[in-house]
Amino acid sequence: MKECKVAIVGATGLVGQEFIKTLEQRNFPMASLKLLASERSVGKKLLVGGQELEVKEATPESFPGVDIALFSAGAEISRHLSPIAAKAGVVVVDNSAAFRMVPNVPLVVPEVNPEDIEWHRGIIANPNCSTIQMVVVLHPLHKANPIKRIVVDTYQAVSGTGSAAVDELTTQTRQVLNGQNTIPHVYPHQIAFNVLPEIDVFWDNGYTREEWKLVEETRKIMHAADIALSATCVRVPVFTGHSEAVHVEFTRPMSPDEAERILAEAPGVKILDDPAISLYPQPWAAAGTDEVFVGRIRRDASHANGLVMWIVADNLRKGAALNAVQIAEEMISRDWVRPKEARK
Ligand code: 3JN
Repeated sequence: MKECKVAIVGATGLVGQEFIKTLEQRNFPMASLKLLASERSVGKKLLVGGQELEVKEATPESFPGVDIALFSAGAEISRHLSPIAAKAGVVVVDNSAAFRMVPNVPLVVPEVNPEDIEWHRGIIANPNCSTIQMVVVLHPLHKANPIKRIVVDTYQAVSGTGSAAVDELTTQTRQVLNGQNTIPHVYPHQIAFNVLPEIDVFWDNGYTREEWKLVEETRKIMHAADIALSATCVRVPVFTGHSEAVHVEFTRPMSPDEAERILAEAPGVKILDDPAISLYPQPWAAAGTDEVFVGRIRRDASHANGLVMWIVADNLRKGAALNAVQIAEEMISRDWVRPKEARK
């Protein structure tokens, strides 16, 4: 397939708009583009390649004739429309959690497990943003020296929640600086000048669903069911860019130098690590870029086989839209757009 007919479901959301930007910037081989969203957004016009394109309602009838559909409209819409689209012969790359842990749905980070795309049956899941940036860095290290345990604490930007949260941080920041009271709407507490150790819903085991996504998705993507993993996910008053403090225990000792040598060759990774000049990844600088940045690589003072590092990426790009577009590019270049049984 040379050029694809593409649809974006959830085109008006933050990730939807990033899909458009990413397709344009990467010169994605598109024969046509359909912008789809909920009824609320019908009639809105978005700029694509310098031209206005009208948003249409995403319905079960939207999909015949489409080759690849990029979904980011929430798990409920994905659960409803993705199987219908797949049945119409479309390959769905879904950015929600709806299908990530379904055994016959590949969960893919192209730098880590591109070969899993091959066995798709019409739906491919895009992982959670915090998972993607972590496995891009940890997988090459794991191949050299198998990882036994990971402890990760995240510092997640408000854009991960959506545009209402971006507006809430803006409004509250202004209110605090003007000495006014804030009223939280999106989050349970004020997010401006604060940090909240709560992302997604709490579960009975004391973890949140976001924390559990990191655990399960990492094991599935890395094909490493035995890795022990514990996460604390924290929302911070940052607009774009998720950061992570990651503590890793390997099978054997690994020096920071060896890790840097491996990561210098790793696809999608950029090392920023020079404490002498305060060089380390920062979300502010990562915003708008495609790489996963890693720095502060050091021995874990609490474990002979351990390393500690700091990983940062743009949550809307590599954490969402870019990863999905890379999956689509990989499908096209390997001629895996149609499901396996439909290929000769
Ligand atoms: O909060 C973040 O930084 C990432 C949010 C992800 C998210 C938010 C609501 C629903 C997801 C996700 O992608 O895992 C979902 C979901 O699809 O369940």
